[in-house]
Amino acid sequence: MFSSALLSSTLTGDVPEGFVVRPLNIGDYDKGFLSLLSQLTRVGDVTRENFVTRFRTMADTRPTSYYVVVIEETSTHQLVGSATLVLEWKFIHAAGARARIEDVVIRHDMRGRKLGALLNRVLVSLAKLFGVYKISLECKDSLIPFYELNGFKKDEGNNFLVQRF
Ligand code: 16G
Repeated sequence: MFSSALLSSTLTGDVPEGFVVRPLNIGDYDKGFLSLLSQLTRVGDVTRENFVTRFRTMADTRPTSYYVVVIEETSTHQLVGSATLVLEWKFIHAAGARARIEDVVIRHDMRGRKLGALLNRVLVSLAKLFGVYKISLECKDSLIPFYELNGFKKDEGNNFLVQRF
């Protein structure tokens, strides 16, 4: 989806043995990507063709605006974690960009190994590398302590509002 050279060992920091951190690729349809996402929310019917089309839409943005980073377990070749950094281009802040962290999920049986903190670190480092002026995310109440431990805080006076369809 994007150049793996961006995910240098300097940027990722220590990755636990037996796991690899890398960009999502098209072959990940067969490595449990959608079933992993279904542990976050409803995925619905996404055929291989739907997946490839959506993958290309994201990968072809210019400047590249979607960075889906996954963790693969090397022994099983299955994905055990995924998180997405999205860049949003602005006129404000000197025609700057903000970043959003989206769709963070760690496979149930892999939780408690600090893989979520690893993905968070990688995405924040990438966002800093791109020079964004802020990075934000939405999460369930129960995950606020996790994100606070990982550098986020509530943006007092700024609320998240939604319309669902
Ligand atoms: C969480 C996710 C968000 C995801 C949403 C899906 C993080 C930090 N936040 O809010 O990215 O899109 O759940 O839930 O991963 P929904 O299907 O109810 O929108």
